[in-house]
Amino acid sequence: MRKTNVLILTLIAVITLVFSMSCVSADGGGAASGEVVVQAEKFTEQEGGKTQFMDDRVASDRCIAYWDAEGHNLMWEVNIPKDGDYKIVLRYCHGRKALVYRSFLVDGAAPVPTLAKFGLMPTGGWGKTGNDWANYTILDEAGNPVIITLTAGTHTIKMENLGADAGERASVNFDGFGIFTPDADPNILGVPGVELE
Ligand SMILES: [Ca+2]
Repeated sequence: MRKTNVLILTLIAVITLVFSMSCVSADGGGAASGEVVVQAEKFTEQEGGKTQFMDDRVASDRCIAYWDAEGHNLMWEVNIPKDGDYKIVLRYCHGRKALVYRSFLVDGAAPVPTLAKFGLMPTGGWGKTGNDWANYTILDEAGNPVIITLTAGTHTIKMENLGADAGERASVNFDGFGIFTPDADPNILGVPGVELE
């Protein structure tokens, strides 16, 4: 019996280890897979406005809304599991009629110029249907994914609201973002909705 018990416990330990290694981590934690998912609603600080947490949208847990005003900035802490190159994927939606602008700063600075200011296209709605959402990989001016190099450990992400075109409010509803290895599937963040180029 003892040998059987040891065998069973060993099997359980191995299964647990394999399962934990195959999971994508949430909330900024690192995982062996190297993919980091951060829930928008788990921001650590905000300035220049106040978001609301929405439970009635098609989102991973909740999303944030009322991220409308230029100068309303949000911060998150993320834990990068290992040194490497990463792309950034945003799960967002908005129903404005023009580009709205954001930055994506790492430890207080834009690691590449595109991340100092980039436009987010309309997705057609505010997230009440799955089709409103886009899993948007931030692209450079040539249309290639922006790739940044990060060291393992904790980093601060700050996204600034930088306004919108055509006199629109710069609103975005935001479910979460991924810091993913270059070949990772952006749809790790959720079921794909709007296709953006
Ligand atoms: Ca979320």
